Amino acid sequence: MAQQPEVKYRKDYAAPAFLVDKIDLRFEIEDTETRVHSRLVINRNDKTPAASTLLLDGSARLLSVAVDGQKLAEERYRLEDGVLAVLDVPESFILEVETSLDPASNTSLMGLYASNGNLFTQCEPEGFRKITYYPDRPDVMAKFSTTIVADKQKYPVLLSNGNKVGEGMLDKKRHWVKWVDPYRKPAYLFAMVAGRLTALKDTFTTQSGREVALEIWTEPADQDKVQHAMDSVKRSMKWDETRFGLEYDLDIYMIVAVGDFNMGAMENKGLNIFNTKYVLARQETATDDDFEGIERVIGHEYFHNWTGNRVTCRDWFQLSLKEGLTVFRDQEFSADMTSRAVKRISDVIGLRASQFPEDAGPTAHPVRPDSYIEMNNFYTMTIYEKGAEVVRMYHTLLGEEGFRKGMDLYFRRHDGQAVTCDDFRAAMADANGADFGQFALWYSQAGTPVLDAEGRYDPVARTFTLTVAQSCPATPGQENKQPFHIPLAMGLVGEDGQDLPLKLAGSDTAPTTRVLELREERETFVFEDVPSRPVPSLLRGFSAPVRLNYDWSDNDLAFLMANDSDPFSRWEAGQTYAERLLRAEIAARADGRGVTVPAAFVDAFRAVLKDHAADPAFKALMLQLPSVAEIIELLDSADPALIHEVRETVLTALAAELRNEWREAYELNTTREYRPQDAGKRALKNRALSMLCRLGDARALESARDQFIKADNMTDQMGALIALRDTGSAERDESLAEFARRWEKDALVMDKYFTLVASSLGAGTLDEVKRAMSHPAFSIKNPNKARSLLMTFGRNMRHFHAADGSGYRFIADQVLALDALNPQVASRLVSVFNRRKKIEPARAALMKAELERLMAAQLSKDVYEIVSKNLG
Ligand code: B3K
Ligand code: ZN
Repeated sequence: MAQQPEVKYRKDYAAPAFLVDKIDLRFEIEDTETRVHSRLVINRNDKTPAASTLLLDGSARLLSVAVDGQKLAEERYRLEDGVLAVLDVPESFILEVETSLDPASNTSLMGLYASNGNLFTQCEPEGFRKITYYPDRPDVMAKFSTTIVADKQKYPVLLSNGNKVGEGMLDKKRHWVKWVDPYRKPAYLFAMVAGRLTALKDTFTTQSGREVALEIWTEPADQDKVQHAMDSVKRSMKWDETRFGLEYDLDIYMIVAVGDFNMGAMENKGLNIFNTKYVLARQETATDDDFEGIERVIGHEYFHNWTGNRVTCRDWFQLSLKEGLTVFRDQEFSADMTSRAVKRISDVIGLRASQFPEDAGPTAHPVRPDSYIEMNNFYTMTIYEKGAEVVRMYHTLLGEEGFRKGMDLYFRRHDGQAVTCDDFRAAMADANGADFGQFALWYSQAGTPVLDAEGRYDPVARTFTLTVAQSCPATPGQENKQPFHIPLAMGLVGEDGQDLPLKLAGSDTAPTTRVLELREERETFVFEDVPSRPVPSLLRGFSAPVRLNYDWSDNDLAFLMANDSDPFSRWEAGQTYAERLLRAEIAARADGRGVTVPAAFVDAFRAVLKDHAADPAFKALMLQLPSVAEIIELLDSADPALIHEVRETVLTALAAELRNEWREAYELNTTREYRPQDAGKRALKNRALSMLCRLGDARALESARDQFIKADNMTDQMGALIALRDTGSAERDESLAEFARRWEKDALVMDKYFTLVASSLGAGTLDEVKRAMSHPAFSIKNPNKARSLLMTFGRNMRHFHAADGSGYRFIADQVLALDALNPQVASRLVSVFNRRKKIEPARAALMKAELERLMAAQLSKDVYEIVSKNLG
């Protein structure tokens, strides 16, 4: 890296000197280039000091600039480092800019780019400047119109934001379409699409009786896979009306699916652009998880129409204002559509597996960051998932009604504005007369707080005393933290397994779950009239994004697993029990002792398996052990191979000891025909199949092979392949090869194939991954492929952390290759090195050497920021 890239600071925010009232865009699509003409109505912002130089962001090839119809001579403007300075401009004027783009060669997939012959845009956060010169910041909100001109044969469909107001033929071959978006918006929400696409069309009638046209556009061959997406749109629209009173505001809502896309989807006003992964599904090609993912992401993007588009962010440091809130909304939507308990547990698994490590590593940042080099690096688990937990805490503290009052006030105050996280917090506080002063620390302090709780039962006084101390580890740039305002939901479970009424000294209510509000470093709560020693159930529903320590006995944990009325806490008790066993076994193995799995532990899992009344999806989660990545977080100087080996041994012991129960679960949960609502049964059945296959017996392998051959749905096909994946059997190789042959033409299913290859635990995995890179269906330019094969390998704790450093070397090579094409994807990939300091010294040194090799190369800002923080 020749030059240190510039760091942007939140404290430097200044309001824009000029505002754009209106922008009219005209795209002329030709074979060799796309010309963009933009016409801006600009006024000086009278709330800022007078300025006569207009600064615009841009990196496209500039053809001309004109002010009030006069083409500017070269001395009237300067173009330097992505900023166009137009000198001596009046207070109000018309600016015209012409640029030329080459979408076919744009591999970054930001701005205007080509995918399979069609054209798409991605502008958030700073892609609009790759299209034209503009104040590319979210607090400049303008009215947009877009005219697109193109060859009618090649690009029969031309789409943009808002409503279509006109179309026609320009000459014999070229046609035009004009779109007008009546709502002001920042440039990051601009979108346009041109191509040969077909739509599934439907309508939705809003609560106030307006009919909205719904269109889902895909390549023609994919139209048989969009019904689920359409149903999800309608469910999302209905849910937002019912739960938040929010109605859609345009006459048409469009979704377009594209195979080359950097992330999941994008909420452009009225014209959402989606990764095909989150649109296309039918039973034969998509798993139950895919179906759920589609509903969730469609919900998420749709919900952004209010939380993101109608009320947007003042600057990118406020990103969690829209993302944390919208993730909270999509989580609630999914919880209402499926199972609340299962949804909550799955979300916490994701948070702990990915956000906790981020919050403890070199790129840790607050929910509202203070600085960044490349904004694209800040679309993180912290902004999204921890941000959603922060929103959830308002909800926990205020209750559903109070939260809704806060939301209503937020929209009443800020509709049509670009605002900050403080504005949201103020709305929540003001609508409820609540004090969220200390709560602000959740936005400014990084790191996962730790709660150390202690309980004492006094049989004479019949009291239970709970003492909770909170702390938060240091994170980059933040040595000392102040105590957070933490909602701690808890209960006390009596001897009979029932919740006890919680009578706090000085309070006259006695609910069975209480939300204790922690504000100090150390606090004590005394519960009265407790008849016998209770088992405390703490952090019910995961009421705050913290780590909690409490000295439960193994018996207490087994008891909570069986009895806790809060399903999250039942699951959590099992995780704590397993984590404790794994840690003890890892320590024992490190001392040269063997691994033993106590009978009581096996019995606790047996009880789960035998509980035929429980929801199978919940059981499948209960029967899952913490991942290697999660265990690494709990240790210092972790040896991934050792952790992996111990975890495998415990799993195999659970498989062997409970062989009959797993077999029974497999059979009881096998259904005769496929019904979408049996997803939970399929999850449990396939977990059972995996457990049986790990024992390597012929009957199990045969069941898996048989399931693979006969499956009429992708969940079962994948279930069989996952069960076979690490068996080293002939059935494994045969089935995997057949799978790749059968689906070679289906890009999304081939992503699953690449994932299977890269997540394999068998000895030859790295070679298999390298071979897969030359499979005709693989292309490193396609983000879904890079993620399925390379990112999955980077998360393969066995092979990425191979003791000889081969995994590190391979990933570093791929980071370099990707960085030249698509920095955003490269920077995600290089982040797999971020937990280096948790790893034992020999491997850590190999990781460091690869990072230093990268650092010496020519890097994008994206990758530079991650690598330099890692090494810093
Ligand atoms: N807002 C977009 C994310 C844009 C990411 C840019 N690197 C999708 C979403 O969160 O809904
Ligand atoms: Zn979002």
